[in-house]
Amino acid sequence: PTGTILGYPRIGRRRELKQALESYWRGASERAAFEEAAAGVRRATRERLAALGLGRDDSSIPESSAHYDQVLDTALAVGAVPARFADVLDADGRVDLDGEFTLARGDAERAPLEMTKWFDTNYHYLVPEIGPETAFHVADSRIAARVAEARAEGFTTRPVLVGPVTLLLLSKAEDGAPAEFSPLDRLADLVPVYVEVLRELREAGAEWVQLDESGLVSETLGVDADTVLEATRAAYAQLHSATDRPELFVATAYADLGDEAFRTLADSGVAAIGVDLVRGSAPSAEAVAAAGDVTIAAGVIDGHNIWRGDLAAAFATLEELRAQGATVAASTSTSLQHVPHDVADEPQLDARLASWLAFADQKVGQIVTLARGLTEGRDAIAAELDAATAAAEDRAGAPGVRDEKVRARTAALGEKDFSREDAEVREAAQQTALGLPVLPTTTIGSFPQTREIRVERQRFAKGEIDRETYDGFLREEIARVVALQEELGLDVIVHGEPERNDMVQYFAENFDGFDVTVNGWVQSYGSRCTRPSILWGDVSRPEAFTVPWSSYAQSLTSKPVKGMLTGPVTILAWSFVRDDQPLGETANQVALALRDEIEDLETAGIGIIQVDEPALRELLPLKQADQADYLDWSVASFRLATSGAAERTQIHTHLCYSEFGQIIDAIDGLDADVTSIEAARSRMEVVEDLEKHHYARGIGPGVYDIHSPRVPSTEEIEQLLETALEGIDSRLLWVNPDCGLKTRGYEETEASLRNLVEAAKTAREQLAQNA
Ligand code: THG
Ligand code: ZN
Repeated sequence: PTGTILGYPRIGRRRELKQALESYWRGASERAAFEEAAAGVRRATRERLAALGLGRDDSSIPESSAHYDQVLDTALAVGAVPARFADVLDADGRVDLDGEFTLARGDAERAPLEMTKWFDTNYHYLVPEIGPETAFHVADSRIAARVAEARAEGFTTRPVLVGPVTLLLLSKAEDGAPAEFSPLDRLADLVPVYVEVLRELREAGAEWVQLDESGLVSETLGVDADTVLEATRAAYAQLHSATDRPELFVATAYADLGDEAFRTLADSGVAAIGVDLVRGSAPSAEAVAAAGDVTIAAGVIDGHNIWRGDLAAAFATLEELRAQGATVAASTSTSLQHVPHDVADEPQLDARLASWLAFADQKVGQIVTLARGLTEGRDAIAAELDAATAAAEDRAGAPGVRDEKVRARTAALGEKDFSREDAEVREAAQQTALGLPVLPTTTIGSFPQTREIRVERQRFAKGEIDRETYDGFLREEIARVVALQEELGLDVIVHGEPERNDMVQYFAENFDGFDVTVNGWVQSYGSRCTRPSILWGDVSRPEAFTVPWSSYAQSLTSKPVKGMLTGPVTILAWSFVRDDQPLGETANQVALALRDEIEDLETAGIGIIQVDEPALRELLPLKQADQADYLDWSVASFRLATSGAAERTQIHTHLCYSEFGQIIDAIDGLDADVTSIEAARSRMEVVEDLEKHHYARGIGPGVYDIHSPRVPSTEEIEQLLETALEGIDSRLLWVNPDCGLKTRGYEETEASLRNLVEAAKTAREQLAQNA
C-alpha cells in the first residue's frame, strides 16, 4: 500500500471500551459481555478505517487495539511476567483476561505494574519488570486471535507489537536483580519468543507486522546509542532470518531516527521503516540510496497534534524521497492514539476553528489523499492540497490568533519580570506573615471528587440547574472540606477544587485563546481519558476566576488557605497547542494570564499560592541536545507566572513523578518557595538527590501514596519522616500526601490524613526533644 497509519484510538468513539472495562471491573458484567464489547470496538474501527479509504486486504489497516495498554499486550505475548505475579500464569504458562487486569491494576496484596509516560506524550504505559530469571515464552495469543477475527470478516490487518529492543528499553529491572543488570541484557533470550509470535501471526493470516521501536529515537532511556544500535542489529538479523513470518515493518516515532539507525534497520533486511518526519528529518539521499528496496513509511501527517497542517508540503516531502529512488508510503508520524476520533463529532466548535483541525478520522483521510497522489500523480489530489493550504492561510489571519495587546505585553518583558526577591528575604517575610509551625501539614489541593459532585456538574452542564444553585452547591462542598481540614488539624487549608473538572480544561475554559471539545477523548491510561483543550490563539485572562472560590474558603478559616493554579508548562503539555510559533512564546502568554490571577489572589488576601507543574518532566525533549533550551523556556515561563508575587506570598509548586534527580536543577530554577513531590512509593529515595544537590528550599516529599486506597499507618508515616529528616533540614520539610486526592474516596482520605497529622505531631515532639 502507499498509505497507512501507525495506530488508531482504541477506547471507542464514545468511550465504549472504557464503559465495558469499568463495568467488568465493578463486577456488573460478565467476561463474555466484556469480550463482545471489546470486539465491537475493534470491528467498528476496521469498518471505519475501510470506509475512510484504507484498504481492507492490503495490510494498511493496523490492528492496534488493546484492552488496557499496548506495552502490556506485548509483554503478555512474550511472557514478560514478573515473578511477583507468577500466579497469573496457568499450568501451561498462559495468562487470561483476569491475569491481564491483575498486572494492570494490582490486587489486595500487590501493587500493579508501575505506570510511566510513553515517550513525550500524555499516555502512560505499564512498565514490564524483567530480571535475569524472567522466563520468556508465548503466554498469550490474543494479537494473533485479533488478526484471525479480522480475517473472518474479510480484512487483512497488520498487527502492531512493541518491538523487542523498545520493550526491553522501556522495562525496569525486577526487584532483587543484581545492581548491574539491565533488561536489555536479556535480548538474546527474548528474540526467539518474538520469532514464535511472528509465526503465530503469519498462521493467523498476517502478511505484515508492525514492530514499534521508538526506543531507538529516545536519549532518555538510560542506554547509550551504540548499545541500542548493536541490540537492534542483533535482534533484527534474527527476526529477519525467521522463516514463517509476516513482512517486517519497523515503526519509529516521536523524534528523529537519524541516518545511522535508519541504515542499521535497512541493513538488517526489514521490509519497511517508519520515520517521524514531523519531529525528525527524512533519511539523507545517501541513506536512501544505500537502503535498497526498503519501503519508507514517511510520517508526514502529525499523529501528536490536531492541526490540519500543510498537506502540500507533506506531499512534496514524499515526492522528494521518491525522486531519490525510495519506495515511499504516506504515514502518520506517530500512532493516532494521541488524538480524538473525529472533528465532525464536535458540532459546538466554531466552524472556522473546526476547518483548521484534523482529528484521527480526518488524518486518515489525509493519508488516503496522499496515497492517491503517490499512485495517480499530484494533479489527482490538487484540490485537496489547495483546500488545506487555504485553511492554513485562513488560520494565520484569523482574529484571535494574533492579539496585539498580548503581543505587546510579551514583547515588553525584561529580566526583572522573571525574578523575585532573594529567597532568604522571602523566607523571613513569609515566616512573619504565615506563622506556620515546623513540619507544616497540607494537602496537594484537590479533595475527593464524589459521585455527588460529578452528578451536580452534569446537571449544571445540561442546564437542569442554574448557575446560582450550582454555585451554592459548590460553596457548601467547600465549607465541608474546610471544616474537615480544620477538624483534622491540617496547617495549610485548600478549598478542594470541586468546581474543576480537570486541572487543565478548567483553565482553558477561563482563558481566551482556547477552546474545548465535547467528545474529544484521548486515552491517558487504562480506562482513563482526558479531553485535551485546543490552544489556538493568543492567550489572555479576561477576569479572575479562581479568586471567588479561594477567598470564600479563606473567609471560613483563620488558617492560611492555599490558592491553586496549574502552571504554564502543564497547561501546554495537556492541551493541543498551536504549532505556528515556538512553544516558549505560547508558554509566556499563558504565564502572563496566570500572573494576573496570582496578583488578584494576593489582593484578595491569599498568602500561599500553589502553581502545579506535574508535566514539567513530560515535555523534556527525547534528544539531549534539545533539553537545555526546553528547560530554559519552561523554567522561565514558571518564573514569569510567579515572580510578580510579593515577598510575603509563599509560592508552592507540585510535581508528580519520581524521576526527580534528573531535573533537580530545573526544579531549583523554578525558584518556588515550597515544592511537593511524589516520594512514598520510592521510599524517600529522592532524599538522597536533595542531599547531594544541597537543596535549600521548602520541600514536601509525599508521605503516602494516593494512587491506592491503602491507609498508611501513623508509624509508617513517622518512619518516612524520619528518613526524610536524615537528609533534609527540619526547617525545610513539609508533610503532605504524594498528589491530589480527587481520585480517592472520603473514607480512606480522612483516615490517611488523620494519621498524617498525628505523625507530624510526633515528629515535631521528637525534634523539640532533640533540640
Ligand atoms: N489532567 C490532564 N492530563 C493528565 C492528568 C490530569 N495527565 C496526567 C495525569 N493527570 C493522568 N491521570 C489521569 C487521572 C484520571 C483521569 C484521567 C487522567 C480521569 N479521567 C476521567 C475518566 O476517564 O473517567 C474523565 C475526567 C473528566 O470528566 O474530565 O479520571 O489530571 N489533562
Ligand atoms: Zn501529583
